[in-house]
Amino acid sequence: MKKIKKTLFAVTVALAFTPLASFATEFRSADIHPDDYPTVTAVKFMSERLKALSGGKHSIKVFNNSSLGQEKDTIEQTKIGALSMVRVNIAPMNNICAETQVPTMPFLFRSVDHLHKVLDGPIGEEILKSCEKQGFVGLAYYDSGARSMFTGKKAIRSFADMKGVKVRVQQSDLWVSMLEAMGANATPMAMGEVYTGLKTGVIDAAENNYPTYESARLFEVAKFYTKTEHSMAPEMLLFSKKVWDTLPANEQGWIRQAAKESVPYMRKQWAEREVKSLATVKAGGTEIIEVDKVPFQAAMKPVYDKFITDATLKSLVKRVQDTK
Ligand code: BDP
Repeated sequence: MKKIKKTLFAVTVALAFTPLASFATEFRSADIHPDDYPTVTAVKFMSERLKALSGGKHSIKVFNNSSLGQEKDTIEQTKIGALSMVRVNIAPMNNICAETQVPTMPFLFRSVDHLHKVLDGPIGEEILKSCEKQGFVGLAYYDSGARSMFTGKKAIRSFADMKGVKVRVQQSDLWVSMLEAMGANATPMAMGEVYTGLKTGVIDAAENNYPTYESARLFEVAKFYTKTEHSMAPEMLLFSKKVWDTLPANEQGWIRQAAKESVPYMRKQWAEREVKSLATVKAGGTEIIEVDKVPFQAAMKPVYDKFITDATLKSLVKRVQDTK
C-alpha cells in the first residue's frame, strides 16, 4: 500500500512537470574536455545563468569528453543546426572565417591583460561577428593561456632543436605554416589522436597549454615541456545561426548575456587550473624548460606575410598591436 502511494505520488509529480518541460528548450553544446575542465564548468555556469534569465525556459546541456565528436565534426554539426552550441579552440575556425586568424597569430599578445583588453573590446566583437556569415553566432571567448612545445624523446632547448621535429598541430593551415616556419614537420591531427600519436611515435611532439597537457595526460608520453609560448589562441563559444534565427530577439539577448556572464567565472577557474596543472605535471616528472624566444619570434615574419594579406586583417593586427 505504501509502495502504491509512493508510485502514485511520483506519477502525479511527473505529470505536473511535463507541460512545463515540453515548452523548455535544453540547447545541446559540445566540448572535447573532461567534466572538471574550465571550458566545461563555464558552459554549465552559463546554463544556470540562462535558466535564471529565462525564468526556467532555457538551459544548456553540455556533451563533453568528445562524446559528439572531435572539434571539426562538432563545428560542422553546429553549422547545420544539429547542435545549438559548441565550445572550441579558435584554431579550427581559422580556415572558416579568416578574421579568427588574428588572435591566433604567433607572439601577437604581450600579456594576458593585453589579450583580455583586445578580446573584451571592439576588436574582439568584430572577430566574433565575422563568423556569422559562415553560420556561427560568436558569443564569447574563453581563456586558453599560452601554448608551448612538448616532446617525448629529445627536449627542445633552442630554436635549432625544432629542425625536422614531427609536431602535431590543430587543423588549420595557419598552424601548419607556423610550425614549418620554426623548422618543424607539421602534422595536422584531431586532439583525440594526440596521446596515442605521441606514445607510438607517429609524432615526436605537440604543443598546448598546461591544463590540456595535464588533463589529456600528455605529460605521461612527452615529459619535456619547453616554454615557447608561441600563441595565445583563445577558446570560442559559438551558437548555431540556424537555431539562433528561430529565437525571438529577447531570448537571443538572454543567451548573449549568460555567455558574457560566464567569462569572468571561466577566467577565475582558468587561472587556478593553470597553477594546479603545472604542479601536477611537475609531480608527474615533467621538466619545464626555459628557451630563448627571440629566434622563434624572428622566424614568424613569413607567417604574417602569408596569412595577414588583405586590408581588414592587416588593420586588425595593427589595432591589436596598438592596444595599450
Ligand atoms: C586545447 C583546446 C581545445 C583544442 C586542443 C587542441 O582547449 O579546444 O581542441 O587544445 O590542441 O587547449 O586541439
